[in-house]
Amino acid sequence: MAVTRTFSIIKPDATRRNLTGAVTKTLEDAGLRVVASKRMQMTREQAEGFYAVHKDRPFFGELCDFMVSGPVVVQVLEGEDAVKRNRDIMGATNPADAAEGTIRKQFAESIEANTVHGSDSDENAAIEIAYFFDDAEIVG
Ligand code: IDP
Ligand code: MG
Repeated sequence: MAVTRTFSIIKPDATRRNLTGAVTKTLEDAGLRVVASKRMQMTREQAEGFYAVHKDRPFFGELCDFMVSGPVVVQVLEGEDAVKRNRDIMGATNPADAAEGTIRKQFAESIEANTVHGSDSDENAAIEIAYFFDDAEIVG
């Protein structure tokens, strides 16, 4: 299995509750390495662009409101089969459906305020990484 990269966001529900370290530790314990990380306040434009794939979903407006409701931590994660490894440790979108030990089971507040984002394919990982990071910010 190849070493690949994925894109992660620690969402505002988690930064608000001071869970940046706890979430990151869970990612690291799952075998992922944080090779880039920055805490930032997303603009509404950035949130709408990032979630453009969901723009016709009924929750789009509220999702964008939530993503700009406080700081986020955007990260590039590296590891063996990083996209799947991260999706596995994140757990199901709805924390009510998430497996024991996953980030969303441990920490998520609701289907919307669900603590983390993770890319769903290698192609989207590359697009999402480039949306928030310059190459020079990814330092291994
Ligand atoms: P994912 O984050 O598990 O990949 P997606 O279906 O891509 O889930 O949805 C993106 C984000 O939109 C979710 O992480 C969650 O914050 C929010 N979301 C998804 N479904 C709902 C919903 O039914 N109500 C409110 N928010 C939702
Ligand atoms: Mg998704």
